[in-house]
Amino acid sequence: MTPALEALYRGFEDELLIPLWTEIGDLMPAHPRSKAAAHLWRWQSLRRLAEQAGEIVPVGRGGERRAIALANPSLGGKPFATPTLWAAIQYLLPGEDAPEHRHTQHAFRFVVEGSGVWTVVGGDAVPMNRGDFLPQAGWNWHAHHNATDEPMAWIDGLDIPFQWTNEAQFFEFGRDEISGAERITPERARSEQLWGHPGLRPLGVTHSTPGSPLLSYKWEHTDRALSDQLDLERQGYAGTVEPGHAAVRFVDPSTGGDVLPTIRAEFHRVTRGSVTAPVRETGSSVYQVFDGSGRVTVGDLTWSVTRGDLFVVPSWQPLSIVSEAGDTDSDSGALDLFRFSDAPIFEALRIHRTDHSDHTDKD
Ligand code: 1HN
Repeated sequence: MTPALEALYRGFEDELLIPLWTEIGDLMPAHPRSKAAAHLWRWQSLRRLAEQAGEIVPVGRGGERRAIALANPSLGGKPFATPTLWAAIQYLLPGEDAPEHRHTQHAFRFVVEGSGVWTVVGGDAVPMNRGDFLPQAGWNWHAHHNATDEPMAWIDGLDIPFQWTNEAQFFEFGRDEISGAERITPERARSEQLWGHPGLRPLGVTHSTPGSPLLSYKWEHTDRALSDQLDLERQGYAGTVEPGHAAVRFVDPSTGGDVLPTIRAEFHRVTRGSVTAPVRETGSSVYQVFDGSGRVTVGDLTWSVTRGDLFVVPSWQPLSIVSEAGDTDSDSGALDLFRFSDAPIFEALRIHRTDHSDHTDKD
């Protein structure tokens, strides 16, 4: 470095300036190189620690939720699963209340085991059972209650990292006690009575707030949709994504689009012995194994996975899935995976890209 160049760079530094020519490789890579790592969290460990938290840490105003978040090892110690998505296990003991509040962050719950908790969203009590998916768009009041005599765990997904990075968050506490009609253990939510009938839109109500008006997508429907696709495939009709791979997206029945403005949610079933072709996409996803077992490859990493395990697929890292029997198998013979991603953000901004070509030899 010449003295003249050194002086130039000192001048830049003094004035808080950075020239493009020293940074361009990082600012404009040929393709996304995610800061986030592909990583797997074992449900057994999450579950054990959540139970431990249940014995020691109360739920109440202030902390709000007994939620324990996945912290991607490459995202600086923040409770961020990916650069845009939060994922956590939440644990509620018999009789416990998670107090009412609202926030601009869009959220959902997905239940991998247990039942008996209901969540009250905007005054509508919604039951939660294994396999149910419950979206809850930002700024809705919500609280949870465990009305049984068993503890219950589920996962929460939110766009917290996205709103944190972009500085759009608002938060408000709600009522300290919930009573009356909102405290009953519901059979079905009002939102299901209105919006939960396939292909039928109620004419007596309007829906203009963001996010799906249907607050619970019940497992029986998801399961049936997937097994029907595979039935049709066996009979030689189209309907699956690829051989042995059925999939559905949870959609807003009022629009047909994604259930939440920032979060896409899907369910995938890969039959025993089937292998999915590698796919890479811009944006990041979190998967949870709902049932079955198999091997999952993300970029250079391969893990054996089983019920409840959660893993992250960072932007532009290829994912492929093998469905095969595991050590502790007692399942239906397919690998069932719940997936959520930030795809609606990328699609809205027209920067979503998917690549199905075989790129195993490329970086
Ligand atoms: C929240 O309200 C829930 O309602 C879960 O269950 C996780 C993480 C941060 C902030 C609010 C819930 C949350 C959260």
